[in-house]
Amino acid sequence: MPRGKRTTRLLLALALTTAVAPASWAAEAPSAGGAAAAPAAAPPADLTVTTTQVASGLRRPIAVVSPQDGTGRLFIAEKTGAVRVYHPDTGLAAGPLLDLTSRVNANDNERGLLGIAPAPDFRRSQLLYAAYTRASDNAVTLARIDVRRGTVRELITQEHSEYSNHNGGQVAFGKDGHLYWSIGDGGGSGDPFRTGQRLDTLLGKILRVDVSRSCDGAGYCVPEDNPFVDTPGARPEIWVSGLRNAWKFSFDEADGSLWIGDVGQGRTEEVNHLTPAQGGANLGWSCKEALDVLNEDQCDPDADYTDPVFTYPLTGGNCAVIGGRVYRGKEYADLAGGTYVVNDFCTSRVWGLRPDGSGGYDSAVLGSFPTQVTAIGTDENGEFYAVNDLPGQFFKVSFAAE
Ligand SMILES: [Ca+2]
Repeated sequence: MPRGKRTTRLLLALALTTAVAPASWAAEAPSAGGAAAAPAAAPPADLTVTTTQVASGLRRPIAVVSPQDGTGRLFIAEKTGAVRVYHPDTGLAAGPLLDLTSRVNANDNERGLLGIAPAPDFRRSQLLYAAYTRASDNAVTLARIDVRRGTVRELITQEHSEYSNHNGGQVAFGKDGHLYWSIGDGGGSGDPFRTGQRLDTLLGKILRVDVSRSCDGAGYCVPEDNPFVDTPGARPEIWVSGLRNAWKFSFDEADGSLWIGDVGQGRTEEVNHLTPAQGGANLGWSCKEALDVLNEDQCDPDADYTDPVFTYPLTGGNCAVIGGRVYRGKEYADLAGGTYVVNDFCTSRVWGLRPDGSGGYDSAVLGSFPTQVTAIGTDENGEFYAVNDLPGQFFKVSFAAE
């Protein structure tokens, strides 16, 4: 298949962005105090990133996670519905760990299996949480899967049938033991349902739920300290609002802070960084796209918008931010420790960000990834891996200092 054709299709659907406004690349000052900087030997400006292919033949992979079960395995989720297993000693296993293909609609580019998160006690429980587009009605769905028994229980669904884009789909456990899930704004362009600023819908949000317990037969509970539990009309599962399409977010293992890559519309890609105390933050969409007002009608003069800590423009071929992770592994601790690594899907440019300890962030281009990287994941030791959409390769990520 012509590579250009694939690229165009993905540009249109996964990114849904068009480069229209020239602007200079810039790191932005934070609007809220970031986490304390961790000591690291190399400033981001001196750091470079490289990749080594370790497997291939994946079908549109979109997530890499470690079950943290002492086996050294990595789970790789494919958008088409399978969860594959990789081990550094034996490579990619032929058969999948799980096959959700029949439950998932993956026919549109942003629909399908979108995220997986092994339970913190996976070694014992063999429970895995997954976000996907439900085949029957295209609702975005959070489900608990018992890998041992092969059973699936749907916990939360959100209607998402009108547009196929902006499904979000990241699922991850925080240091607080709760499960977080991102859902896009409902799709289309310009937030047509005006969901980003509404608290009565799960669209355009990151949710936080306690899946270790069950309340009212729901299969999960809302943590009592969620920010909107006492707000009339608000969905109590909401943790942060004002998101367009948080394709990837992650937690820094060191301080529990939340890093979010929110895909921009026509002008700017953004990264947000929130401390665990910033539940309830409003990240602006669709009043704002990154630092700029997009739609005055969506702006509330009394609202307190939390600005991104890093932005880059949709120029020069950039199309969609792929939120990454903070490096906390051992192999490159003296080089990359404490560095948040993030890439653009189309240009494959990789940036490193690090809190500077005084409320700002140091940032620099670290190099380039292979084409179309959709996710960065870590193994049991915190070492970085990455997958790309097409052609479906799997890479170990390395760092060096210039
Ligand atoms: Ca924003």
